Amino acid sequence: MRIAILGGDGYCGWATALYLSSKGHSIAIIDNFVRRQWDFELGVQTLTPIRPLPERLMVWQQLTGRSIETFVGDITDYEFVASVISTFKPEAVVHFAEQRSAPYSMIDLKHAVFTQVNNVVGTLNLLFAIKELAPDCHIIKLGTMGEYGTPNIDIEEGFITINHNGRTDTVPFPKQPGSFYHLSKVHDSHNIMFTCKIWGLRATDLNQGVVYGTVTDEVQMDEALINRFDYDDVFGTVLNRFCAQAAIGVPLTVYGKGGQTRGFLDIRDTVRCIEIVCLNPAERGEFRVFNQFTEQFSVLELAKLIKEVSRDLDLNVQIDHIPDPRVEAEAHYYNAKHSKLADLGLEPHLLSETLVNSLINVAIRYRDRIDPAMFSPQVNWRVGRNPRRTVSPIRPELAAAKEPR
Ligand code: NAD
Ligand code: USQ
Repeated sequence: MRIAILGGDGYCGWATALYLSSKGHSIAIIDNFVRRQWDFELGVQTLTPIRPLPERLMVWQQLTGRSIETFVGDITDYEFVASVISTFKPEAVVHFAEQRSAPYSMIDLKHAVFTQVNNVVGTLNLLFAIKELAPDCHIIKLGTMGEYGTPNIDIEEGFITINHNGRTDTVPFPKQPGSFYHLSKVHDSHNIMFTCKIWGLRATDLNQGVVYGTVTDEVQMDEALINRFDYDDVFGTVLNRFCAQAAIGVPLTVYGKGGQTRGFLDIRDTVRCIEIVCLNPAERGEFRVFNQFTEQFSVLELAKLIKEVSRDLDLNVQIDHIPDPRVEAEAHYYNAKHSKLADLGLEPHLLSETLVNSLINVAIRYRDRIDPAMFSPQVNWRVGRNPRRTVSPIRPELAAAKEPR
């Protein structure tokens, strides 16, 4: 298939581009490298030393003989998106190209507006370009489990059937997102569903849980193909942060009680889910929603698991409960359905089997690059960003890097 990967220089997109290329598909990466700029803005860097995209692609080509096309540009620019669609003529577009950090979206007004404009306008441009130029193309959009929030009932896959005053209907599952970022995904979902209905587009919205791990068969082939591993307080996700903390003997930062429960999946399952969805497209006019995660854990369960496995690695792991900088339920019911991708053939990798090799050992290997200043949360949902984080402790020369538009 001809598959365009929007956001292919990012964490999920890079692993997906290589995986689908290795399977023989024709791949194009579309990216404007804004994710790398956010690192400069915040004065942080990925634990793993990622290489520039041209170097990554050259090494991939040398190792496999497969080339990946690139289109460098901003998807909030409609002319750019239209030129990509008309030049590459994709059969499927996988849309990862959004600002994906909840804390980043909560820094202040400017970052909230940037997040929602970047995400909602980018997706609208894609929808209009597909309608005009490639109406049969399957849109595969990365949503998030956080769109649903943490309701006190079971979470269905996208839709719920309700009996109300003697009548019955199947409607989108209620959304209770917990940040301006998560809200942007809800806005996207509504826009995509609407355009499937009015224009007959075909789309799959993947409500993905928190992704972990850096290791896939393809990125393992060469150090130059290594993927991101974010552990800072803004872009670092909870498992990455805990593993980096364990690697240098800093107490694990459980926010509040630690009963916050989320769906999780291995990056190898992300890439396989995308392949499954590409090979099993939605019908014209169909808007599907799949919940894309494999296991659910509370934050405290994760911390205890890391403490347990770290004993065998001679790491001294302590667990701290620090005040939760977010406004979220710290203990709650959570039971989210996730059977549709399994029904299509997904065979999950389990955290218990990958925690050491795919996470803790990677953190240990690069532990000289860990900056402990990245562990204390600087963004608070109630007040925004703590002004202390103004200068990069790692690369001070970049502290003056430009703010996002
Ligand atoms: P990432 O930040 O690593 O990658 C996103 C990529 O998109 C970056 O390379 C960035 O430069 C690019 N991009 C962003 N805005 C762009 C624009 N306007 N034009 C062109 N390129 C642009 O993020 P990720 O972790 O790979 O996440 C990918 C997608 O999956 C996001 O939509 C995210 O919301 C979703 N998701 C991620 C996770 C996770 O745990 N990482 C979980 C659930 C959902
Ligand atoms: N948390 C801690 N300690 C930490 C960091 C986080 O207890 O040091 C807690 C948070 O308060 C939260 C939970 O861990 O309750 C998850 O936080 P996270 O930063 O790992 O993930 P989140 O903000 O939810 O966002 C990530 C991705 C986002 C994606 C989302 C999937 O950054 O792009 O959409 O996971 S989901 O959570 O299902 O919405």
